[in-house]
Amino acid sequence: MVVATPIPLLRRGGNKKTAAFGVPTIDLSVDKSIASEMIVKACEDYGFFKVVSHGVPKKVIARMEREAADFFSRPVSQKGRAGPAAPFGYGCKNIGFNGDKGDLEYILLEANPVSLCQRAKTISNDPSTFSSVTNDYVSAVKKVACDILELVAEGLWIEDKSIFSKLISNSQNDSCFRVNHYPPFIAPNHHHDDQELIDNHWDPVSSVHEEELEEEPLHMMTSTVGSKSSRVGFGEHTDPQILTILRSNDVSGLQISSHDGFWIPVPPDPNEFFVFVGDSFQALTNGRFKSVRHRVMAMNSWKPRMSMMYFAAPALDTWITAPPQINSNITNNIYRPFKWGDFKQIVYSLRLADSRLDYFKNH
Ligand code: GA4
Repeated sequence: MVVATPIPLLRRGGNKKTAAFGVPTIDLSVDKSIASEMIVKACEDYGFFKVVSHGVPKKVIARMEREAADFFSRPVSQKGRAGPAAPFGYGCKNIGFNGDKGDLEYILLEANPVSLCQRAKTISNDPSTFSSVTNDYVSAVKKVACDILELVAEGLWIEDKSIFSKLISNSQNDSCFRVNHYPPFIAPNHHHDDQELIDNHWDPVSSVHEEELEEEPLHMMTSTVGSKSSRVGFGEHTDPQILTILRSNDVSGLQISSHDGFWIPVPPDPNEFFVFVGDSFQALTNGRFKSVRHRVMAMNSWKPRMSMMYFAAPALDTWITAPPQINSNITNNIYRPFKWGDFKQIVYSLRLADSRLDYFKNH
């Protein structure tokens, strides 16, 4: 079934955020011509959608979740051996190299099996299990990404259905995989009910609070709506790659920005995947698709939020520019062609919230 998308609502100034947003949802098992049309529309309207009937076995997801939860439950001293993230490895609070901070810890991994195998040695006491579980998960979500990219080609009436998918199935692809772990957060004046305590039981023994020695900067306390406050888990940004495939546990916090600048909370759905259009896809479609700005706010929860993202990227020497099937007249190119590797360098020289594609605009 394809669910239509009502207008997102997030009332400004009201004392309640309204989450009445039907996330565009695409069933990957329906007729290709229907799914492809829906995907193209969602990529244009939001740069964001949810996929169901994706074919990834529950077991593959559950095993990955267990390995990751196991890692984050370790003492700080052990986790620290896999860090600091540069950019790969274990990171805590620091994001990138230019001073961005968030209320989370994470692991960032190269998605290719060879690097993963090496990296696993710093992460797990049983590296071969960790890398095989991670490889299984990554291969499964990569297949989802390729299926989506083929449907996009179909929806755009491009004859070569693999025009986008081949960029990420290339053996030299630069895709990566990240697991984010957000500590539980209870706003100072939040009155929880007993059911919430039962639903969101959290074991403080394995908490990341152990290591929260430093004072949190004031700028991390934001967004006071009525009497509720929340903290920035991962600050607003767009993803630089082509496509991102996200799966989270049942703890909320993800918000996407609509094109007209409203923050829309996305209810978590542990059984399905959320898909984000990245900057490179925006460039590949000459701006027809827009990369979606998103962030994670720590919401009232006794349970940590855990999300895993597969960032589908091409090889470093791949040129990113709209193919003639999308833009037949290169003088209409919004962006100068760039190599993914060069773009990545710019990405890492800027801040999280920056709009990097602006640097590649033709005037
Ligand atoms: C955002 C998307 C991915 O998580 C990521 C991030 C990367 C990092 O954490 O190392 C960046 C961020 C992300 C964009 C701007 C730069 C680079 C941190 C940062 C401040 C792995 C990616 O590719 O870009």
